[in-house]
Amino acid sequence: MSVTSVTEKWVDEAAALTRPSRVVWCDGSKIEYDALVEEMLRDGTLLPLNPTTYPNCYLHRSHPQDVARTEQLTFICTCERDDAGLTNNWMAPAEAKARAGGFLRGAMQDRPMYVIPYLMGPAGSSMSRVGLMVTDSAYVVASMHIMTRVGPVALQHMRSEDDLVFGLHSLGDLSPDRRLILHFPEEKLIWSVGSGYGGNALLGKKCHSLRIGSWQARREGWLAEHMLIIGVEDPEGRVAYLAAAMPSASGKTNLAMVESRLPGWRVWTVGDDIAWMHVDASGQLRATNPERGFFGVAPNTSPKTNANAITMVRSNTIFTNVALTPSREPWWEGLTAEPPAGLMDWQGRPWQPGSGPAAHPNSRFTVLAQQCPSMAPNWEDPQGVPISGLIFGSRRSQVIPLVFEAFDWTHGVFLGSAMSTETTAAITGKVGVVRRDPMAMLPFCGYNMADYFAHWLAVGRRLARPPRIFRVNWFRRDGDGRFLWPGYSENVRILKWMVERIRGAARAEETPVGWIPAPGALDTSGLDVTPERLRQALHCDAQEWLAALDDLGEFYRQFGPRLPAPIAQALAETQRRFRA
Ligand code: SAT
Ligand code: MN
Repeated sequence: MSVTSVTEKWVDEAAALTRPSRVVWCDGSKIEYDALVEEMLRDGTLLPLNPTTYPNCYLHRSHPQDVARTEQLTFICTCERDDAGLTNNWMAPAEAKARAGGFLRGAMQDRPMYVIPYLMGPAGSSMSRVGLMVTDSAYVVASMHIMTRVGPVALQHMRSEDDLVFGLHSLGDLSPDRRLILHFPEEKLIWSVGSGYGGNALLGKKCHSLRIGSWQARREGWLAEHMLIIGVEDPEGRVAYLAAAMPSASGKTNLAMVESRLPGWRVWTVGDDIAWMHVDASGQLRATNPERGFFGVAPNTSPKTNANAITMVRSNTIFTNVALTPSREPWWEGLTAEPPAGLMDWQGRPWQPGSGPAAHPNSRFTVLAQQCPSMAPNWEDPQGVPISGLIFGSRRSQVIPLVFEAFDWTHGVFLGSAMSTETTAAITGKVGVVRRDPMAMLPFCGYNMADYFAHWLAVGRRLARPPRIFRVNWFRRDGDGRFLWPGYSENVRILKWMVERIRGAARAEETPVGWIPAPGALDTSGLDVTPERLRQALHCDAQEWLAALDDLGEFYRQFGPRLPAPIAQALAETQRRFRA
């Protein structure tokens, strides 16, 4: 079958199930985007923002019960349960289709079905992949325009007739009771019904680039990771590229756009959420960003925490679930020290101080990457950028030091697999609960997590110069609950130490969990942190760690014999070092 007949047949089947009023093929053009915006302004899906201060910016309010990813409704649907593994929700493919089919049948009545061919990754890159998504949400189409490369460019990048990921999305009735986000990696297929927000609905992002992507990456020998990508430039103009995995709403966007506090140092943005990494012919790990834009958390974004983001969202941006000022500007907690008077909250109700957050904690901006002032000039290089360091970061008030470096690749994979984090508003459920989140991929790994660890180890064996692996935790607190490290722009000091470690220059001290910066090795010039607090931030406590490692052993036990031996050995070795 030719490309067009494969896609047309699939689109026909989707239409037969959902019964849209008409089928609209998207071309990704500006005319199309503008027409979608017009239509959404007419029907109230979008509200116009101040055209003088925020030109071409709009506000969307999602359904109040549809404000974050719903992990409990997200499933990996493989024939064998073991292929999804115990860290994923699993449903048999036939059952999944029967259940979601019930919600999808006739779901698009009275609504058009948009067909979106999209490319994930830079044009001209052998790493890029194609998707074909249908949706009945104009907001999703407009968001896909920003987050992916929509139109003929997509189909031009198909490597074979059936080399694409299909995604069927419908708003359904937006009820969580009739919501399912289903992945069928064996069929390269996604079904999502009942949600119009974020990763549940913009199928190119988590569903394709991470869940299906990680499955394909394992088959094909590459890595699909929940990682930002940055270039760190030193005063001599040399750039070292790093990729960093951190859980949702834990500072990836801020780190990706960080403005350096250190003279001569500069950080370039390549991506803020997803890295596709492959080993090139010379054994070098290279990364591309599959996305074309940012879907970033608004609250706490300010000129102080992320000046580049503040600049980039001043035009051509779709805001979702932020508050609205009387002069029709977007507002969220942290944007200004004091909330302006006369705010409307994220649901459009008059807001009073003390009545909870005005912007939803998971409110977001959607904006083209090219609007970011720190975008690296080579961010769309089809070859990707050469990665010389990897970072695993999580949100932990206790135990985990500010920064340390793994002894080698295997040890680094162990440190990534051992990650746990405090939950955020990016997912529904309780915030601040510590949970396991290996490599920040718990919600996004499309297959058995034990096989994922094994895959990381296997990729390492193919690397001529394996990147150094670092573990960071910006969120450690003192006994009074105050952060020990200022974070944000000051994190460039940590990046500098990493780059110097990569180049063999920075000093470090050995601990049972890895190398920590030696006293004086972190550049603290002009920094308002006492040596004692820095020592606390870097401290590695044997009792705390031994308890944490017991807990990790519990977590590993669920994988049984599938857990790679080097990971189990790294755990035992760490326990032995602490006891020695
Ligand atoms: O809603 S998204 O899944 O895209 C955001 C996130 O959780 O990282
Ligand atoms: Mn993310």
